[in-house]
Amino acid sequence: MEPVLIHQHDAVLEIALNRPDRLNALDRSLLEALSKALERAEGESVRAVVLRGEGRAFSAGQDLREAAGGELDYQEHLERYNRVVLQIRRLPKPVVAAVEGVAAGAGMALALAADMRVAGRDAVFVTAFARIGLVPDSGMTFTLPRTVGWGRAFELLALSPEVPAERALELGLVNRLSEPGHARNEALALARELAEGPTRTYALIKEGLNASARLGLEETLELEAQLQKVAGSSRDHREGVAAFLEKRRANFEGR
Ligand code: LHQ
Repeated sequence: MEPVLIHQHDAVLEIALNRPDRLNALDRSLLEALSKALERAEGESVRAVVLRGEGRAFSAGQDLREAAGGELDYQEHLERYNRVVLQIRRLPKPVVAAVEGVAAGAGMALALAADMRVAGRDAVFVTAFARIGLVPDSGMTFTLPRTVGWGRAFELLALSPEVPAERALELGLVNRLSEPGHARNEALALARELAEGPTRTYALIKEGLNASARLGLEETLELEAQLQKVAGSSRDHREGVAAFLEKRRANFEGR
């Protein structure tokens, strides 16, 4: 069985973690396949990505059977996680995670690495790391406090409660809720909408947001001016302004 399934729907690439009998627990081969799938997402025909899990869970995090033998070198193994987290964050197009069921540990971290999250109303988020005596990894130390603030991040990491979807929405962990079982379709619809947007501008938005984590105000203002110069010379900018003046919907080509 392929550890990751890929479907392309026009300009939307759908990537599905595919170990449903293990709640899409992440092991070496799945992470390697996910990295390859994300490389494919770099292709020009793709303008948005949906990341989801097959079966009843998004992902239960690291495969604890793989970890249990004591032979897994965590530092070395984390290079696989780090690669996919960076691939998602650096991908110059939007990534939407569709979360059904559980997103735990590194599985939750993957969902947080995405640009937006749609969750089924019965989804549950659990940081899980401290439950087994581990610190957060796969970027969660970075993404979680930026998503929910320090105090809430500490609470979620230290006490590791099961956060139901409605609460996740209140906390800003997810952007939208869907009826149970419909997160995939909602995420695909959202990704289709994003795929019709000014893709190059979205890449620049991601670049600016990524940089904002390490820049002060002066440097941010400078970077914004640079990014705006690039966006301002794009075809999609010309098309957006023309569409406004002609009172019609813009037809963005992503260039
Ligand atoms: C699993 C797993 C799983 C293997 C369910 N592994 N089989 C750590 C180390 C190294 C480097 C990288 O980063 C990390 C970070 C992490 O991700 S740490 C966090 C790891 N994840 C967890 O601690 C969660 C463990 N799983 C659970 O607590 C439960 O399975 C949850 C709450 C997710 C779901 O519970 P249930 O709905 O009751 O399902 P279940 O427990 O019956 O699971 C179904 C099957 O999936 C079962 O297999 P079986 O053969 O008994 O039917 C589980 O063993 C398997 N499974 N999670 N992480």
